[in-house]
Amino acid sequence: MTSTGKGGDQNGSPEAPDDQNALATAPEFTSAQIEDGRLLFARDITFMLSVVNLDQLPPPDRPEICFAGRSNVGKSSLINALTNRKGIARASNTPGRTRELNYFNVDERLNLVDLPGYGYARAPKSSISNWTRLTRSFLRGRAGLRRVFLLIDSRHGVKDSDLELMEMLDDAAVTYQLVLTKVDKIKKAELEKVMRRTSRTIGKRPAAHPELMVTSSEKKTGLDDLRAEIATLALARQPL
Ligand SMILES: Nc1nc2c(ncn2[C@@H]2O[C@H](COP(=O)(O)OP(=O)(O)O)[C@@H](O)[C@H]2O)c(=O)[nH]1
Ligand SMILES: [Mg+2]
Repeated sequence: MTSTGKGGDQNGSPEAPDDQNALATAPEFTSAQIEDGRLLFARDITFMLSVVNLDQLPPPDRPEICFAGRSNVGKSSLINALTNRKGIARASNTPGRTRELNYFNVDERLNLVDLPGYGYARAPKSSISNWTRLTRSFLRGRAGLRRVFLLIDSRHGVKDSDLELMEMLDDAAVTYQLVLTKVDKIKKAELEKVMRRTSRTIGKRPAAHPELMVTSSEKKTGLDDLRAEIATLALARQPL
C-alpha cells in the first residue's frame, strides 16, 4: 500500500483508505499502476492444482509469484481478499494442516502459489522435513518465479523461522518482499513499532525488496497497492 491508500479513492473501489495507511513506507503507485492491478485481478482467476511432489508442478511457462509465511499468518485469507473470491484459497483455523503448494491461475498470464505454512510447533517432524524439502527445492529452482511475498503477522513480527526462510532465499538470490498481515488487529502505535522493526530487518537482507507492504484482508487495507505491485511483476517483460 502507499502512504495514502489513494488507490481506493481513485478507482472507486470499496477499499476505503483508513488511517493505518498513513504509516506505510511503501512507494506511491501511480493511478495507472493501481488500475493495472485492479484489471489484473478482475480477470478470470481459478484454482489450478495442489502440488505435493515437485514432479506435479505445472510447466514454468508464465510468471509466478508466491505467498509464504508461518502457519496461520493469513496467506489464504490474503489470496481470497486479493482475488475478491471468498474461499478460492481455503482459509482455516487449523494451523499446520495444509501441506501442499496450491496453484491459482490468473487469466493464463500469472500463477499465484500458496506455499505450505511453516513454524507450526506441533507439526510432526516428518511433515516439517517434507515441507523443507518440497519448498526449498521449489524456491531454489523454479524458473519464472518473480517474487516471494513473505507474510509476517503484524502482532508477532519477524520470527526465527521467518529469518531461516529469508536466509535460504538470500542464498538462492530469490527476491522476497515482506508483507505485514492483520493490521486491523493492532493499534496504530504498535503498527508503527512493528513497521520500524521490520524495516530494519529488511535493510539487513540482501535479497529483500526494500519496501514493506502493510495489509489487512479483513479490512481490505493495502490490497490495491499489493495488486499494483503484483501487476508490475506480471506485466514486466523479462525472460522466464
Ligand atoms: N482480523 C484478521 N484476521 C485475519 C486476517 N487474515 C487472516 N485472518 C485470520 O487468521 C486465521 C488464519 O488465516 P489463514 O488465511 O487461514 O492463514 P494461513 O494459514 O496463512 O493460510 C483465520 O482465522 C483468519 O480468519 C486479517 O487481515 N485480519
Ligand atoms: Mg492457508
